[in-house]
This record gives sequence, C-alpha cells and structure tokens, in this order.
Amino acid sequence: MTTRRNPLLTLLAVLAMTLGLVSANIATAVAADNPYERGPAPTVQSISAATGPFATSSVTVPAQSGFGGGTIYFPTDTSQGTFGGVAVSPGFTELQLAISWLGPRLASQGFVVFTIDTLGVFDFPDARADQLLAALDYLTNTSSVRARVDRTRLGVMGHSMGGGASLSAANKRPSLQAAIPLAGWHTTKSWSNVHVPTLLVAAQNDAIAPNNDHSLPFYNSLPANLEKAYLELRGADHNTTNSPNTTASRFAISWLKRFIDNDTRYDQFLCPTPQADTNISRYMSTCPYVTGAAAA
Ligand code: 9J6
Repeated sequence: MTTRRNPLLTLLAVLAMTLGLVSANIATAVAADNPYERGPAPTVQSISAATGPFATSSVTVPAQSGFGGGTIYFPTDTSQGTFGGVAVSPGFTELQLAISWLGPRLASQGFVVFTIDTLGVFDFPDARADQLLAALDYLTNTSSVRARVDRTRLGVMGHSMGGGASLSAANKRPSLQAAIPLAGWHTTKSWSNVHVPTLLVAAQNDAIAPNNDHSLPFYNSLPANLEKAYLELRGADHNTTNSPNTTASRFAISWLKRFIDNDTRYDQFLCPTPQADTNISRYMSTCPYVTGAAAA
C-alpha cells in the first residue's frame, strides 16, 4: 500500500526546511562578513611560500624630510578594495637591504609594505619610530599608491633598533593595528602602555639584543590582557631575520592578517602554542585572540 502524505504537512515541511536553510545561510554570511579579508583560505604551505597569492609591483621613494626614503611593495590587484599597510625599519648601521626581503614576501600576501631607510644609520629607536610613523603618513597621504592603502589599518615592523622603534611607534600611535619587532633592541624595557597587538620575534642565540635584556622583558611588560606573542627562533642569531626566514615570516604574515585584516582564518597558525616545531625554541602567547573577530 502506498502512503499518501497530507499536502498541508508536505507544504509545512518544505517551508520549515526553507526557513532553516535561509537562517543557516544568514548565519554563514554573518560569520564570514569580514570586509578586510583578502586572498584565499590560507594553508601552512601558502604562508610558508616565498611569495603569496597576489602579484606585486614596487615603487621607489626618494629621501623625505621625515625618513630616508624607501621602497613600497604593493599588490597590483585593485578589484578587492584597499589593503592594510606596514612600514618596516632596518636596524643600527643597516640599510633598507637588511629588511628588503619582507617587501615582496608580505605584499604578495595582501599588504602594502614600505621598507624604509632611516635618515641616519646611527639613529636610535625613538628616532626610528618617528620615521616609521612619517613613512606611514607618506604612504597614506602622498605616495603614488595611497589609494590602495586603508589608512585605518596600519602596522609597523623592524629589525633590532627598528624593532625597538616598532614598540616606540606603537606607544606613540595607539591606532596602529600590529607591531612586530624582529630581534628588537631598546634601552626602555617596560612597554606597559602599549595597546597595539605585538608579536616579538626573538633569536635564541642573540648576543647583540639578548632575549633576557630585550625581547623577554618587552613581552613581559606588555599588558597581560594585550594580544601579544613571543616567538623565539631556535638556533638563530641577531641577524637571522635579515634574510628570508620561513618561520619568522609565517608568524608575521599570520599576525598582520589576524590584527590588520581581522582575519580569523589565521588564528590556526598562532594558537595554540605550536608543538614540536624544531624551528622554535620558545613560544608564549595570550591565545585565544578576540580583537576584531566577527561575532559568532
Ligand atoms: O642591530 C641593532 O639595531 C641594535 C644594535 C645595538 C648595538 C648597540 O649596542 O648600540 C649601542 C650604541
């Protein structure tokens, strides 16, 4: 015998299913509704690669009154809106060349990256901080690529005294979204007023900015409720991050994505603490991160 369904019940079932699907779609749309997300879903491979998914170009900037000029690396894609911006300073006695590798490496993941020279190679961190901020102002107000940059989503990085400068710049300009010192060096050890999410990349065998005197006290002095992390590269020395380093860059990419783009797709590479990674001698964090995450 065939079962005959009551047409009214069938109609109600279809309506219920439709409503369920519609509400599920709304929930999905809300969860993924991040206007700053750029590029495809990341993988360990994609964040470890020498170049990411975006084709890039660059422009050279001559010395300015506030910083020593530099090179702006930017994604050529104009179909996805603006990108976050990052200024990067070299360390004491160094030229832009020391941090140049970060230009195409980070820009190809979807950032406008300004690697700078400082006015003087002997400038100390606080002077370098002013120059990082001047470079960001130039990038967003004056540069030929200013229309590609979101002036509300900016970050700073740097090596050694450029790393100390990154902390100092974050202290001076709390509207920054991310700071990443690489083997940072600064005479100031306490950064308890910094409210910019900060990733400290330290080198295990750093004899010039020893971790006990620099990156560790920096990390510990940052507020306990700040989104922060301490990544120590195993076997690395003070200058390891002056040439391409996959571990440093995959954490830097993830940090910039997470805090400049609010892109929670990158949380998986930052939290929880990576286990059994032979390239890492120590890792500390304030995971899980909540800043800017879309409401579930
Ligand atoms: O590589 C850096 O930027 C930090 C070097 C610190 C060297 C030092 O002790 O400078 C004191 C003048």
